[in-house]
Amino acid sequence: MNTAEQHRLLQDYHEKGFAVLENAFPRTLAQACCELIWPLTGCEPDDPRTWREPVVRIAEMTQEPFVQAANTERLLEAFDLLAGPGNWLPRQSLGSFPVRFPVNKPANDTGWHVDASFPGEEPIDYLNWRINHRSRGRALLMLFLFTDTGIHDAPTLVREGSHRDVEQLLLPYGEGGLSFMELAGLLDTLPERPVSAATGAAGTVYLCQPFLVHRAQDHRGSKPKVMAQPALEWSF
Ligand SMILES: O=C(O)CCC(=O)C(=O)O
Repeated sequence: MNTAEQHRLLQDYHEKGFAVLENAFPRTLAQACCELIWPLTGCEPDDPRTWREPVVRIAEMTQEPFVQAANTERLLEAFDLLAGPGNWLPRQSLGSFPVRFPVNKPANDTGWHVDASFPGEEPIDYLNWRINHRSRGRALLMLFLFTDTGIHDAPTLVREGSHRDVEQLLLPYGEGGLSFMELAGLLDTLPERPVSAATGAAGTVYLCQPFLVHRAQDHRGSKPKVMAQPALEWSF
C-alpha cells in the first residue's frame, strides 16, 4: 500500500466513518468461498426458481479460503493502519453471511442499526449485546463483498459521518453503554447524514468505524449477493 492510499484510507475512515479497500482479497478466493456457501443456502446461484426468501443467513465459516480472505497482506496492513499495530486479533472465520436474493418479498432485517460488541446479562440473545463509547470488544466493522455488488444488488447502506454522532450519544452512558435495541431506538434522534451504498467488486472490503450507522436493503438486481460482516476485535 503506498503512502497516498494510506492517507486516503485514514482520511475517509475518520471523516466518513468508512474506508473502501479494493482488491482486499483476490476474486478467485471470493469465488472459492461462494462455492462453499451455496450448498448451505439450499439455493442455486444461477437458478431463480430456487430463490425463495429475500435473505438466508449462513453462520461462521472456518474453512481455509475464508481464513485466507480475512488475512491477506493488504488487509493486515490496513488493520495496522486503522486499529494500530498489535491492537487487533487476527480473524479465523468471517462471522455470519447474509445472502440476499431478488425475490418479491421484503426482508425483515433492514432497519438502521449499529452492531453491538460485548455481551450483556443475557449473552445468548444478540439483541441484548451492548455498545459503549470506547467500542469495547470491537476495533472495526468490516463489510466483505464476495460477489460483485452494484447499486441494485442490495448494497449495505451507511450513514456517512454517523460514527461521530453515535460516539457523542454513547458518552453519557459510560462503561455499560447501551444495548443494541436501546441504541437502535435512539438513532432517529441523530442529525441527518448523507447515505452511501457499499457497492464494489468481489474482493472489496469496507473498513468501518464500529459506530457507523448502517442497514441492509432489499435486492433489486438479478444475481444473489454474498457478503460477510465480521468485527475486527481488539487484542486487549
Ligand atoms: O446485509 C447487509 O447488507 C447488512 C446486514 C447487517 O448490517 C447486519 O446483519 O447487521
